[in-house]
Amino acid sequence: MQIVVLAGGVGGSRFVSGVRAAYPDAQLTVIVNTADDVTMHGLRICPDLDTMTYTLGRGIDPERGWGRAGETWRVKEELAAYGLEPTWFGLGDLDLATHLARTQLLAAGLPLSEVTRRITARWLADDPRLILLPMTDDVVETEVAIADAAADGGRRWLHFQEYWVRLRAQPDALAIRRRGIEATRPAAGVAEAIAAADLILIAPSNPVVSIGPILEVPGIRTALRTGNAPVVGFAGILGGAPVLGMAHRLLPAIGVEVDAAAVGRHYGSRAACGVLDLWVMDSADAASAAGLEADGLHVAVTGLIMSSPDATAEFIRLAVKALPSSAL
Ligand code: FO1
Repeated sequence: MQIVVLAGGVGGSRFVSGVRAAYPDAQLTVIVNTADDVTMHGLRICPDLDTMTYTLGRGIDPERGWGRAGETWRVKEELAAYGLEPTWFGLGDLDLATHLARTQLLAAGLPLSEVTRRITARWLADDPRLILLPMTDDVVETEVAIADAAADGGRRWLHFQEYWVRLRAQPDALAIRRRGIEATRPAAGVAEAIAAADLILIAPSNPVVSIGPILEVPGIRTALRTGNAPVVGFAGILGGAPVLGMAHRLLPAIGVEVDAAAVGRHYGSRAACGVLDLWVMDSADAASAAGLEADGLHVAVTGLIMSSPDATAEFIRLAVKALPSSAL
């Protein structure tokens, strides 16, 4: 069986660990968001790719959910001693080696998908049927507008990482834009993986800054809509709050309520120009299932807490069994 997962960082990585536990023998291709990417200190940083790599390669710091276990911060302290910004972004000594390797390989002219293949070769060597692909080989950067009376038009655009990490998503996000997305193409291997898939899963990652950008890469949405594989989406909002992270700070900026059913409607049913064949919500949101079904979106309701890869595997298997006319 060939499975494709669309995913972001921390929640997406936990979800993929569950997919692997549910289908240990499947060919598993993860299409990872790269719209969070940023250049700092001259280094290209791909947070979601790295979080996915370290999590699946068992090198992640489990408390933070990003960066390396057993990390030290000596280079960061030295950079701060030189007065070099940004001091608010935690680049650990071990993690820096990944960014140095990536930046060097990109500078040599390799596309990000090939750079990612080389970086992940080390981490995922014991699972040769697991492939991580960036959504695109082109550069996309997400920016968030916040109110600023001193700025032109009363709003200032910040890089997503500055909004998320330095400001901890505290000021209201007035708008989101993704610089460069219209000119991107799916990375090498992305369209092929979608076309060959037996099953496509949308992780319970942030709908605005993780799944949103993947679906906006020209060609990906159409490939999902016109492909043969069923598409199953999982809600990351449980009982009106994100299970992980701060999606509730960004959904209002795209006019979507912080509610699992609203996110399901936002992705939409494949029969009505959306991407989903099945939307999976937590039991806390069971009351909205009938309304969605009446609107033509198939829904499954189950516990969606990712407490361990096995617990995640269980709800994934349950959801896949609920696919209309599922042979999987
Ligand atoms: N998240 C933080 O909250 N603080 C950090 O200092 C930080 C540094 C960092 C460095 C490398 C990396 O790959 C990820 C890092 N993250 C950090 C996580 C990350 O920036 C965000 O949580 C995601 O981009 C949102 O998906």
